[in-house]
Amino acid sequence: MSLKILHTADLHLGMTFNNRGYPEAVREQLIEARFETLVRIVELANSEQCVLLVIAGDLFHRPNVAAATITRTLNILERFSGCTALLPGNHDYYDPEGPLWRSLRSEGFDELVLLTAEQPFPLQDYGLDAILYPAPCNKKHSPANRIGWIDPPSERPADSYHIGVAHGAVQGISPDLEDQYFPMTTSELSALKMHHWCLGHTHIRYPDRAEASCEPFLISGTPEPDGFDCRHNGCVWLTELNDEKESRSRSVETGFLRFREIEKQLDSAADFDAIMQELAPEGDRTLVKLKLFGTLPEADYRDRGLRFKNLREHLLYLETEDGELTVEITPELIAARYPEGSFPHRFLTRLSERGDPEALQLAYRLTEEVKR
Ligand SMILES: [Mn+2]
Repeated sequence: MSLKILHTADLHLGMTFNNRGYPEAVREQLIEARFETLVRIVELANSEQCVLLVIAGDLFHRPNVAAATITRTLNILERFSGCTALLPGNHDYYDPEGPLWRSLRSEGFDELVLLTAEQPFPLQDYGLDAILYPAPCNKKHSPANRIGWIDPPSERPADSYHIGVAHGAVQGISPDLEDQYFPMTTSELSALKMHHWCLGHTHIRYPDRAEASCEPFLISGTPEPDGFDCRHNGCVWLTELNDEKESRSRSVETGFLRFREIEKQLDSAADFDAIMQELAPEGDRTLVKLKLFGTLPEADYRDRGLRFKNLREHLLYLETEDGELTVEITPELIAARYPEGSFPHRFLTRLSERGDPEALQLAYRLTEEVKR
């Protein structure tokens, strides 16, 4: 009998996206997209005939997430036809008295296994010859990981699949400069001789490629992009363990929204048009942060707001930073802005003739500021 698993983590349901002044309609879409992604994950697990859905922590963004969020999440997970194993991560850490895990326990359905204790979880009751070994987080930060309780391999039933499920940083792979995210090492994980490890916490998949086999552990990454520091489209692992207990995994893209951060040098109106034409087809599933620098002819510089407005209509969200974009200072511009013979006119004309564009830009900015 082989065992087919869908492995995900770090969906962070209940994130509010209050952090960067998104318009309310965009914010609501960001919140909603994460639930829709969970729906797609469950549909994928069903259509791929997975028997086990492993969520390796941070399904929820915080331990005091709204009651409606918990109910909605359980209603989605319940549509999975197999067994769902949910590990507390460092964001949704286990607090037996807290509202999250109390609600999950009281509202949870029969096929939901809450991996809240440091003990083996045999899945025989669900028809699976598998045993899960969880490392449940019990707080937001910890310099010590939670895999230390796991017994050496000699004491395990020989026929079962032994699968570790942990949440935290892996040394050399996840950024954790202060060792505060339940840090683990590859050798610690390997020494426990699991048939497979499902890890959560790092938002980028590991290994970062489409397929993997017999890796010491896999990190699922977030299935739905959550900000401009996320440069992938969101994914999960589909893992199959064969009769020999060897694993083969395939990464499947699951994300709906995407974030793009772009820096672009503009030297002409054509450059400006090119970047607009490149970005517009991204469409209303894309959020763009666009930083522009360089120099534009006056008319294009002046109309840049109009171009941004047009582009904004094609995207879900556009944030622009153009403080380093400058106007091309020509004799015509100087003549149009300052009376002939005035000090700025003479000064800027002289700098322009001297062929020092940087000094000219600076002088122009200063005189414009004085004018205001
Ligand atoms: Mn985490």
